[in-house]
Amino acid sequence: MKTSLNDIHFIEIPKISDPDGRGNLSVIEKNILPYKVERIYYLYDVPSDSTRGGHAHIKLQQSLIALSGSFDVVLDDGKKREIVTLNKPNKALYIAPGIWREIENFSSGAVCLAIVSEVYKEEDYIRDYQEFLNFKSDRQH
Ligand code: T46
Repeated sequence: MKTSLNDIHFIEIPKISDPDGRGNLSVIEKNILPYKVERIYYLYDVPSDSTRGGHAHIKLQQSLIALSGSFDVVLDDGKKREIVTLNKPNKALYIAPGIWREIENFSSGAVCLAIVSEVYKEEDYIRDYQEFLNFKSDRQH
């Protein structure tokens, strides 16, 4: 399937605010994400001048959530680039396969949760930007 930045969207995660002021609880039920979850991982203690990502996935779909703090996600479909700031624990950013992403500008204490559709496979990564552009120029992706 050919993907573009139009395939990226936010998913609102239900938030239950405690009526007695005990804070919020958010829950991700299994049907809230548009894929079956195979793996969860998270980035934390990332220095503010570091960049994570810098790759695209061939098959993997994922949702990123700023569980704490904030960070920017640079998204690129080979034609267009956009930057999305994540800073709400009840908002997930869905990223389709075939999208280059870089994650940067981490605030102090930021935690980036990734909920993904595949087990870890290095063969699913495109880590070279020129290779990514070649991949996208193939009509299939
Ligand atoms: C993504 C962003 C948001 C594993 O052994 N198992 C795993 O499940 C993962 C995710 C990584 N690793 C190893 C592979 C590398 O030796 O951990 C090391 C760091 O991985 P990477 O350089 O891919 O980390 P990021 O932060 O650049 O990217 C990760 C995910 O790989 C990627 O899917 O979208 O977080």
